Amino acid sequence: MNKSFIQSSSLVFSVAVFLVLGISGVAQAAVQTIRAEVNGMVCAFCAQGIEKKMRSLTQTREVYVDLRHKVVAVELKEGQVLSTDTVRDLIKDAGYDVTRIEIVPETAQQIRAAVRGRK
Ligand SMILES: [Cu+2]
Repeated sequence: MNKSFIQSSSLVFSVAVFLVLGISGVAQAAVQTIRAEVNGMVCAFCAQGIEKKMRSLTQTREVYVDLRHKVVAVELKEGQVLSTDTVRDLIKDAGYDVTRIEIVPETAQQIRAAVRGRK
């Protein structure tokens, strides 16, 4: 191997690393989901009611509600903004108690998979 080959291959490697990091960075930034833990959902109608309410928001792309694990996940459309306070108030107004709420860089599907894996 001559010197210029080593230099050019390390350059190719650097560019590849840059592209991979860059692409995954963009993909992560694009996904925003408001994940809430909610007390007071006791039956399928409670869960359905919250799901319907969250789906009716224009910012919403996908919703996942898990009755057993008390999780509500509201995935936002790309570029849309929705505050945790707004979601908290909507859930509270419907008669439920939000014990924790945060914005996470996961899709509703990923949260669903994680919650179901928990048992
Ligand atoms: Cu109910």
